[in-house]
Formats: sequence, C-alpha cells, structure tokens
Amino acid sequence: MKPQVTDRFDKDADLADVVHSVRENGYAIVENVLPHETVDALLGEMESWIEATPFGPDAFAGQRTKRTGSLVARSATGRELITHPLCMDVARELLKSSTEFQLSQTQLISAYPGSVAQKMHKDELIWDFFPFAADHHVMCQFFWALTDFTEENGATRMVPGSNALSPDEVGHEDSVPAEMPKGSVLIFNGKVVHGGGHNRTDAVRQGLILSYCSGWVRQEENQYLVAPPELARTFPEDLLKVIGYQQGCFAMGYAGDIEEPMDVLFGRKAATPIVPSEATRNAANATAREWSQDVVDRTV
Ligand SMILES: O=C(O)CCC(=O)C(=O)O
Ligand SMILES: [Fe+2]
Repeated sequence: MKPQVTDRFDKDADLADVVHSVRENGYAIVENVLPHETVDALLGEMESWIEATPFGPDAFAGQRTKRTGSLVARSATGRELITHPLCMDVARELLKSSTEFQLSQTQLISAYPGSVAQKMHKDELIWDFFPFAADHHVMCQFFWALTDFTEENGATRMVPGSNALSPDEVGHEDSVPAEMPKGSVLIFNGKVVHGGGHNRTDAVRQGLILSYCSGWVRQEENQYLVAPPELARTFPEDLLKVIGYQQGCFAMGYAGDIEEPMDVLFGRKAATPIVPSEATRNAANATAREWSQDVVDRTV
C-alpha cells in the first residue's frame, strides 16, 4: 500500500510514512516527541546564551528575533537531541542519495512579540542557490517546538507540496501554520517553500532548528570551530561522526595522510598528530607578531 501523504503524525508513527510526507508534501509534524522536562532543561542550559544574543540585523533574520547557535558546545541536552533516533533515521532515509549525512546547523530561534512574518523561501538556497535535482534531497530540517507553536504566535508557515514551486509564485493564502504543541517537531526538506509567521502575542515563540545535510556539501554552521578537538574528544562517537569527525561520501574530510578523522583526533595514528610541533607553533607565532607589527607601523 502506498503510504498516505499527510502532515501530522504521533510519535509511534511508521517512519516510512513520515519520510514519504517530508519528501512529497515537503514537511511532516510529529507531535509530542519530547517530554516537557527535556525541553525545559534545554532552555535552562541556553538561557544565558539567548540573553546575550543580539536581535537579527535585517528583515530576513528578524529584527525582533534572536538566533542562538553552537548548541553542540553549549547544551548537553542539545547534544543528545542531535543523535535522537527520529532525527538520525529520518535524515538517513531522506538523504540517502548520498552515502553519508552530517549535522549542518543548530539554531535556537526566539521570535519575540512583534516579530513579523519572514519572506517565504527554501532553505536549500544556502548553497548559493544551486539548482539541485528535484528528486535529490541534500537537506533535512528538524524544528523542535520549545513552546507551543500557534498561528497567533507565528508558527512557521508551510506551503504543502511546494517542492517544485518558486517562493515568488506563492502567497500567504497558499500557506498553512505548522501549529504544534511544545515538544513536537516539524520536519521539512530543503525544497519546500516556508517562512516564519508573525508573532502577534505577548509571549516569545521558541524553537530549535537541527539541520542535517549530505556529507558532500559544506555545513552551514562551522562545527569544527564550535567543537574544536579539545572539546570534541569528550563527546561520544555517534555524535562525533554526525558533527563531521568522519569521512563523508567519497574521501570527503579526511585528515593527515588520508586517514580517518577520528583516528587523528584521538592520536591513534602516531604519524599525524593534530597538535602542531613546537617548531611550527614558534613559526606561526613569529608570523603573527610580524603581521601585528606591520599593522601598528601602518596605523601610527
Ligand atoms: O522561525 C521560523 O518559523 C522559520 C525560520 C526559517 O525558516 C529560517 O530562518 O530559515
Ligand atoms: Fe527557513
């Protein structure tokens, strides 16, 4: 039997049906996946970072919206969520035209009261608007509801079945709000037309984007700066693999002398230490000193 295309599932739903909906309809909502305590723990870990995050610089980012990243470094609960079986299984299936997939971005979006509707778009555009084939998915988005998402508080507007449409062809009336209770997740592909809604309430609407991409495209958020080797060595292997400390696809991301990044990270290959030798460090420091002296000379 052909799986039904619908946009709403409960957490025990058949994953094949969820993926079919994400592929064909553009998105699916899986309700009540996370207990409220998990969501509250995540918000607690991120609170001071959210406070310190500035509002967006332009209308697309949202001038009443904060976008807080680096969840891999900042939140233990966020780290666990990245390897949640629902994310891993759906992303693996949607992105199976590539041999590996990886984490692309973590972003906690806080849309404050008055945050206006975002321009409709496709998230795949981040790769410089490259025209990926219609049946080739390179992106799988999970937007975890950290508060309830309602039409009034700006739930993301989705245009069902819009993979092949241009955002310029659709209007507000073609979109539906992805309403969902706190702890649910909106899963969507990189081709579906969508945009944040208008928050007309007096409370903040918060959600966490966990974005996954094929192993051969560049990650949107630089996970190696978020989790440099000293920190990465403290993480479990399944997390390390998905954040990029593994070769993806055909020879992507090897280190040292064509070695597995994980072997190099943990010094399992003596020939390729990732800590520079003292001579290299001294040479780098000398160059840095010369550069700063040059800047001083040119500015005084
Ligand atoms: O905040 C939202 O509801 C959606 C945000 C979004 O689509 C984006 O920033 O790409
Ligand atoms: Fe988006």
